[in-house]
This record gives sequence, structure tokens and C-alpha cells, in this order.
Amino acid sequence: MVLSKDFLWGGATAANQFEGAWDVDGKGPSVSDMCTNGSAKEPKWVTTSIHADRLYPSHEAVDFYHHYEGDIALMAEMGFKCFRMSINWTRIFPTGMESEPNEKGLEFYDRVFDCCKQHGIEPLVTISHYELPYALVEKYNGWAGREVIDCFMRYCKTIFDRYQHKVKYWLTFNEINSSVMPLGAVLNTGTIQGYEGPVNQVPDDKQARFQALHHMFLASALAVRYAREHYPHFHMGNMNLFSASYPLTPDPDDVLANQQNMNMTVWFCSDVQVRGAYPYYADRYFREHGIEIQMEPGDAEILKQGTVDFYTLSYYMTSCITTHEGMEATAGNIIAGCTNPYLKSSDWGWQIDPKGLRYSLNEIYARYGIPMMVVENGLGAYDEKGEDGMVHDSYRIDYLRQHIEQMKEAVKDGVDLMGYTPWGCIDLVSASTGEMAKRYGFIYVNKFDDGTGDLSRERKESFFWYKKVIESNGEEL
Ligand code: BGP
Repeated sequence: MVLSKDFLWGGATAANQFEGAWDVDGKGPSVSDMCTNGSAKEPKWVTTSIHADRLYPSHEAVDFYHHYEGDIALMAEMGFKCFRMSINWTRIFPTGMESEPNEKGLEFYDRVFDCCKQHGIEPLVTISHYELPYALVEKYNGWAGREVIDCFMRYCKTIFDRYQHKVKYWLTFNEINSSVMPLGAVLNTGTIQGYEGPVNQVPDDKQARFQALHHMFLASALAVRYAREHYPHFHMGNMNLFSASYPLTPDPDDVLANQQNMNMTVWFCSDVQVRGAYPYYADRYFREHGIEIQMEPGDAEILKQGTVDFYTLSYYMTSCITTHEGMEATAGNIIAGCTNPYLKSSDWGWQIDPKGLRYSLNEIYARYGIPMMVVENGLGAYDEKGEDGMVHDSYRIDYLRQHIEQMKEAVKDGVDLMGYTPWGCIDLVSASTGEMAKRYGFIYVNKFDDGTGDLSRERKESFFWYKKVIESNGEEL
């Protein structure tokens, strides 16, 4: 058997795309709650107030808040060992600035974790997955304000203390490296004070974004340090959007351009979070882009003390980088490059590259040598029900099968892989477009782009396939 017997098979979700109940039981608005729906063609908007004539998909999402028991039972039926989910910061601290937490919010996650436990499922919790309290954007321009570190620490201490016996795997920030790209300003750094408009047209303030990222690094390190001091049984991880790029041609200019791209997009954040210091190549990048990070005495020490125990990644696609003119750009989750002639794309233009996963896992392990976990992977696709009323998603099965095969190859290569939680195990709202039509799940949810649907759940063909995969510990694909 290639994979270890305690391999963490499961699935992944994020509160803002999944829970709904956006203003129920004292919850406050997060940045994601201020985002309207969009599509592959029409970008979603972020607004400064809620407009009655627009649709905000996170507000109901697929209502995990009221369906969690049934949903977790379905995960258990597939044999999940692990469920990656996030805690909605604004359920616990509605504006991020309260001194006391919202008890009703805390009780909800008690119920969720207890339910996981009853089914023998280990929760893997992302502390902040695109759910920054919107009040912190209004007050501090999001993470650009150093004050937000204290707000975050109050939140972390509250949930660590409360759930110390229920959760042991934690990830500090989802796809922290999206902050390196302009789009990350909306979902991650929240450096969009006063901005209303399409999410892809936010005036880019690099200085604010990188200063915000510095604060996120500190916050992550402080959370790890606190956990280590108080709860040594916790496993603390980072979460990186690993969208590898290849040089399009062997032209040394392309090779260098690709190296620089890889450095700043996929390596930069994990170099800080795993190695505990800014990498050597950051200085030149900052100089050439007019970025000056304000550091305070002690910051370097905090980064050094707060390095993570394990590395996690999302992996969907790869792209190419070239210095040559006229190449076709590819779509992608925040990071994009140009089209690779050897690869096919999903309906949303994300280039499918299973072997790139083996390559990426090897590259990461060679660099850091710590345990790793693939905490997102999957195919966003249009699903239609067949005559028998079931979604026959052979395309999704093919995608996942090929990625699992390559993951196993990486393990044979010697990579230390802890688990695999494909994205959106139950259909949920798309992060990039706000659509429902872009589905990833093993479980279909009757909810549609116009907001209609009775929210009922149905097993897709991939549900039964994945159950067998887990049962056979990845031997039967
Ligand atoms: C990652 C995010 C997830 C998720 C996924 C799929 O970037 O961490 O939140 O949504 O991508 O992306 P999308 O929903 O845009 O298809």
C-alpha cells in the first residue's frame, strides 16, 4: 500500500462559501458578505453597504449552518477521516473589535465539532479563510493596520482555548500568498477601505498590500507561538496557493522570468512561514517596486519563533511564463500566466495538470522537508442531472483520479504526505466568481445562481467512487 494507514482522506470547505446564516445569532459581516455574485464573464463586486437589488451569495450559500448534521453524516458515509472547514471570524467577534466573544457563535462550532467526533472525523480548521470582519476594513484598511494583529490574536486565543479538546489541526490563513497579487486585496488583506466596484478593478496599492501581509505573517507566527506554549498537542500549518509555473520556452530570459515569478508568487510567503525570515530575494523586489515594510523591534524574532509544523497547499492548475510577446493569457485562481500547449483547460479556463502536482509536491518537500497536505484540489464544472436524476460526473472522477495517482507517485518519490481534502466536497459558492454553477462536490446541492433552490442534497456518481477510494486507501481508483 502506497499511502499510510492513517492518511487523512476528506474534503474541504470555507465558512463564507458554505455556511450562509450570515447575520444569524449575532454574526457580523465579513468582507465576503459584501461581495455580490458574478460569473466567468462578469466580475463580482465588493460593495461598501448591502444593496437590496443585488445578490450576495454568501448570505445563504448552501446553509451548512442549518444542515451541518446531515452534511457531516454524508461525509461520514463516504468514509471521511478529516473535514477541512473554517471558523467564521465574525461569528465569534462580529466586528473583530469586541472584547468578549459571541457565545452563540462559539456554540455553533461546538455542535459541528461534536458531530464530527461522533462520526470519527478529524476537523482541520482554517482560522481565516477570506472572512476578515468588514468593520476592520472600514476602521483600519484591513490588515494594513497593525492593530488587526491584536484583534486576530484575541480571536485565536478564544477559539484555541475553547476548542482545545476538539481540534488539533489548524491552518492560520487560507492561501496567504494571494495577498501578493492585486486580487488578494479583497479576499485576504482587506486593503479596500471605501472601495466599491468590480473585484478585479481595485486600485492597486502595493505598499498597503505588502505591509498588510507583514502583519499577517506576524499574526500567523504569534498564533503558532501561543499554540505551542499552551497546547503542544496542536499541529499548526500554513496554507499556500500553489500554482506552479513553467518557463514557456528554454530561452534563458523565460527561465529567469519564471524563477522570479515562482519566487514571489508561490515561495515568498511559505519561505517566511516555514523558515521564519524574509527570503533573500525579497529585498530587490521591494526596492524595485517602491515597497518599504515598516518593521518594529522584535518582529524578526516573532517570525523566527512562529514557524509552522506542516505545509498545506491548494492545487488546481499550472501556467507558463514567457518574455515573448503575443502569448495567450490563461485564467486561474488569482495567479495566472500564459497557456501551456500541452494541457487542456476546465470550463473556466484553468489548465489541468495532474503531473504538475507530483512536480509541485517534490519541489516543496525538497525545499522544506516537513510533512505536507493537499487541502484543496478539484474540478469546478457544470453539472447536469442524467435521466435517472443523478449527476454522472465522470469528468470530475477523471480529474481526481489522475491527481491522486500523481500524489501517490510523489509519495513513492519520498514525499511525506499526511492527507488529501479535495475542495468543495459539497457544492458551494465559488470564491472567484460567486457562482453556484461552478460545482466541485461529491454531493449536489439544489441551489442555483439566481438564489433559488430548496437546498436539498443528492449524491453524485463521484460520491460512490470517492467512497471506494477511501475504503481502499487510494488503491482502487
Ligand atoms: C481557492 C480558495 C477556495 C476555493 C477554490 C476554488 O482559491 O481557497 O476558497 O473557492 O480556490 O476556487 P473557485 O471557487 O473560484 O472556483
